[in-house]
Amino acid sequence: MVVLSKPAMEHFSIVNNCKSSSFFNGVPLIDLSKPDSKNLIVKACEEFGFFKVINHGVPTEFITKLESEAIKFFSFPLSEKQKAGPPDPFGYGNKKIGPNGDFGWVEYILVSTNSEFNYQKFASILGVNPETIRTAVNDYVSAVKKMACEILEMLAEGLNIHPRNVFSKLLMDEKSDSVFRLNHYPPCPEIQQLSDNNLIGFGEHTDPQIISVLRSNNTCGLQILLKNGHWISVPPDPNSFFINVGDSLQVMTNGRFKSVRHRVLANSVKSRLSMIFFGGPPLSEKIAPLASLMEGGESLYKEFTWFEYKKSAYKTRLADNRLVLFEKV
Ligand code: GA4
Repeated sequence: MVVLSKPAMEHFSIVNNCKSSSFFNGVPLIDLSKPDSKNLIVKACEEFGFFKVINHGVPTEFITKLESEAIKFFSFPLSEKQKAGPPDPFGYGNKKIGPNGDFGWVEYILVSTNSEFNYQKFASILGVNPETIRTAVNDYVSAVKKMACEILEMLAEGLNIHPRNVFSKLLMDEKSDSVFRLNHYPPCPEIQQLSDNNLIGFGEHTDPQIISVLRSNNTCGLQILLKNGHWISVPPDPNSFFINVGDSLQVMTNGRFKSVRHRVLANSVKSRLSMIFFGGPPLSEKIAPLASLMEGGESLYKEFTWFEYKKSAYKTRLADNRLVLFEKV
């Protein structure tokens, strides 16, 4: 690990950067318009816990509208943006991630996808009506959630589970505890002097929820950890979505699918903007392996509710394995 000399950089670790020559071209590609995709989705979830989708049906105008509001927001001075913070857990955050001492070269907005969420602070910074922001977020989130549910239904079919909405009904529930995040990774020119190195934008972690849907601009930075222990760089693609298996789906499949460990590296020249929808179940939902996936065997996990898992997750550091506490010994 190399630490940059500037005092402001002292919290940030440096790792190998994302040169296009080191892009991984084996990320599974799923065409949602093809009927045979369900088996490919299952395979991708087993092998990587990660895949890319095309022909997703999310209207481009929802993406561009939200992206332009986000760009406007992040271009305000820090003192203005901070009026929408701190993220406790929702709001504007800068460099500090979560409550337990994690830092990254990132600023972000975290919102609850619940219709009660108050957009007033963001709207007054942008000088617009809160309904403008609510509509931009809701249009995008509804379309992405619909796609996530289609994927979860294809997954259930591919696994031969009935009914096909076993997973998707958790996101469709009006009490679904889902979250939406906008991440902005500003360029960091100081890292240019370190030819082979780069800066951690968002440290390695797995997502606690069922499924995450990520869309980014054309800037590289996302890396996933393969089963063989190698970190690989995912080529950016602003026209596609990337899907992550979350910890809860790992448990519901009794470990057949693994939640994918991922991280984001900052860039010295280009800024990266990503939008992530984290699809979670209602707080009271019991998270346990589906009976049909236990194949006569035992559950690898103790029984817990999403509320209990979330409460415990907020006591962990970003890189921690949050599921170990819930594994049967
Ligand atoms: C990781 C996935 C999502 O970004 C997130 C993150 C959350 C936060 O930023 O507040 C957490 C992290 C995430 C897991 C452990 C805790 C909580 C930061 C952190 C250190 C919104 C989520 O749901 O869990």
